[in-house]
Amino acid sequence: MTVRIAIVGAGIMGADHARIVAEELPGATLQVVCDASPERARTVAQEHGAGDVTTDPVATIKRGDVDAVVIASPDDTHAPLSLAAIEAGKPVLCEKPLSQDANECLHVIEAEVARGRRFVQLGFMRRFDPSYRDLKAILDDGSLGRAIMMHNFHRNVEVPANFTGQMAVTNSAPHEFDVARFVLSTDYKAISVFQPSVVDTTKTGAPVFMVLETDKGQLVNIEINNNAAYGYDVRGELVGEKGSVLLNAPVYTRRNDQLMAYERYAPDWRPRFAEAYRLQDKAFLEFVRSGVFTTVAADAWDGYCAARVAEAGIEALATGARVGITMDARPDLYRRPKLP
Ligand code: ISE
Repeated sequence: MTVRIAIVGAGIMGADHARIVAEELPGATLQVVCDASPERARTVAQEHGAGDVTTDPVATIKRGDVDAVVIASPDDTHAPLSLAAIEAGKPVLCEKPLSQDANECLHVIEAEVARGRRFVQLGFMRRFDPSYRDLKAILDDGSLGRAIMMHNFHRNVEVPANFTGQMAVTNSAPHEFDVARFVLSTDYKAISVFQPSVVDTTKTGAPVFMVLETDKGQLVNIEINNNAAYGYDVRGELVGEKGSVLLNAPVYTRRNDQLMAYERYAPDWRPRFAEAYRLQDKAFLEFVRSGVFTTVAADAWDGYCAARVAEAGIEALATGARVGITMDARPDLYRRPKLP
């Protein structure tokens, strides 16, 4: 039986999920595309062969001919629409962040706990990226000794058009908050945040540099530079006691001419993480079909943890102080292994 999927939000990521569902997920049907703009919904629906278009997200989630939902609408709609999906009893793949407000994440968690199962798979797709997975596997096999530090660099060509305020901390950095926590199997105890005073730091998109201390005593540094100009570039290095592992991006060619050698950068994150998105969406389909939550996937608890770290990061940036990070008690539902 095919799984009928609704895409809510037909912007850059909604369109990409629509393409993946239509072209790369045998067993899934792109049932309906919903967007506040009917033209945008129609364009994506026509391009990927969706059966219908709508503009009301909650009504779309409730439809009898929709089995599961992908939420790719603006950040402040993620938690309310996830709650609507939980209420409708439908699994949901929600783009990150779950919310920019950790308390709102707790509402989603309470709703899942009340129903005794997970519904929300959160779109921290880097957990599925082969380079991060390899890095984690190398760390977990013990040959590097204990992890000491993880360096992370996250650069966009230019600040995305929808960014305001400190979305470098609340929208971009949650990828690193989550993936470093996932790779190192730890939580954080404190964050410090810096900005280079050589640039105008009042402008959205000014670089941000963070240092996180983990519960295990490791250091994780994160550079977010959303105006890097030259290309989309995500780098990382895990430093262990006996060696280090660098992330490689999928680059298929290197060009040589005029006494130079060079590689092409993607203009945005989609080519760099294409395989991660595909594997993530495939895992979501499996979750919908089997009811078993994929072990590597992020859930609402992981979304809460990232939001808490982002909140502490905003405070650290505003005050210039090192800010301690504390978490609520993790409900039993979110202890691994991840059953529904
Ligand atoms: C953007 O907001 C995203 O969500 C992408 O996943 C990320 O890679 C990009 O750098 C962000 O700006």
